[in-house]
Amino acid sequence: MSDLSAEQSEWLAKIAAASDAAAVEALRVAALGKSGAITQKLKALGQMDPEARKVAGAALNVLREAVSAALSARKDSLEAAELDAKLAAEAVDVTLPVEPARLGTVHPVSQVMDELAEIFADLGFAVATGPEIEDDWHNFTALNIPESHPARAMHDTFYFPEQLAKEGRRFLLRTHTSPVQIRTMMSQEPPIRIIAPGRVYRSDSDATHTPMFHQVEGLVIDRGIHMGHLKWTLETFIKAFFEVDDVTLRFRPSYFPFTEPSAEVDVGCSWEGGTLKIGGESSWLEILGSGMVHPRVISACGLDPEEWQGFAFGVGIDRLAMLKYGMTDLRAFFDGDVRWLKHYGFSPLAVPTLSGGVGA
Ligand code: 2NL
Repeated sequence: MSDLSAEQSEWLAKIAAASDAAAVEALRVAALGKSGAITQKLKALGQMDPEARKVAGAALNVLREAVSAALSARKDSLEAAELDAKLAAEAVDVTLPVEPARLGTVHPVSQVMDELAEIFADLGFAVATGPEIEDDWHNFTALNIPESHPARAMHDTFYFPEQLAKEGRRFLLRTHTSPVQIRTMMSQEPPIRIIAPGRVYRSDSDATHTPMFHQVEGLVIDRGIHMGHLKWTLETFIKAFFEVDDVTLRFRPSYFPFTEPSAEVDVGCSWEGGTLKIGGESSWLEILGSGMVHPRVISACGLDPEEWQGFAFGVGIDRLAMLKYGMTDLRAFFDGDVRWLKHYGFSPLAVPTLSGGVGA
C-alpha cells in the first residue's frame, strides 16, 4: 500500500499543474470517473478477503478523499482567478472625464423657469401646465375680457381659421398662461396655489417683442385672501429671485379686466458703474402685473366669489432673465446661436436649489 502515497503525490502534482477547468475535469474523470484509476482500485476491493479489504479500503479512501479535495480546491482557485481577470478587464475608471466633451447648455429661459419653480415650490405652489392651442372662452371670456377688447383683435392674437371653430369657440394660440389657471379652477377644489409657466403668443414683432415669448402666472384661491398676501408673496419671490435682502416694491394702481383691484409692480433699482442693479430706490423698473382675482372670473369657473377669493400675477420670463443675467437683445434668445448659448447658457449640472442658491 506504500505505492498509494506515491500515487497520491502524482495525482496532486497533476492537479496542481492543471491550467484550466477542462484540464481539472479531465483529471477528475481519469481518477474518479466510472472507469477512473482510483474507481477501478475501489472496485477491486470486492475480490479481496475481508482482512485485506479492510486495510486496503481505508488506504484507498484516504487517496480518494485527498484527490477529490485537491480537484475541488483547484477548480475553486481557477474560477477565482478567472473572475479576477474578468473584473480587471472590465474595470471602468469612474474618475475619467465625461466623453464626449459636453457641448450643450441650458437656455436661460429654462434656467429661470427652474428657478421660479424652486422658489414657488418652497412657498407651497405647484407647477401647472396646459395646452398652447386654446379656445377664446378659456383665453378671453372666462377672464372677463369683453368681446370688444382690443386684445381679442386679429392683429394681436393668432387665430386658427374660423372653419375649425367648435361649439361656437374659436381656436387660437394662447396669449397668456391664464387659461391654465382657469382650467385648474374648474377641475380642482380650492385651496389652489399654482404657478403656470410656458410659451405664449402675440402677433407682435420688434426689437423688444417676439411673436412667441414666455410668461409665468401665479394664482392663489382660498378663503379670506387679500392684497397683503399678494404683497408678501411677490416681495418674497423677488428677494429670492434676485438674491437681494433689501428690495423695495412699488404697487401702482392699474387696470386688468381679470383683477379688481389691479396693481402694476415696480422694483426699486439703482445705477452702479453703468449697469442697473436691483435694490435701492433711485429708479423703478416695471416687472409684474397683479391683482385680486375678479369675482366674475371666480364665478365663470363655477366657484362662489362670496366664499372664495384670490390673487393672481403675471411676469414675463424672458425679461426676468435679461434683468438677472444681463442680456441686452431679446431677439438673440430665439436665434439658436450656439455661441450665444455658450456665453449665456447654464451647466445642466447646476440645478437651482434654495439651499445652494437659485442664482448661477
Ligand atoms: C401682466 C399682467 C397679470 C393675471 C395676470 C390672472 C389669471 C387669472 C385670474 C386673474 Cl386665472 N388674473 N392673471 C393677473 C394680473 C396680471 O399679468 O402685465 N403680465 C406681464
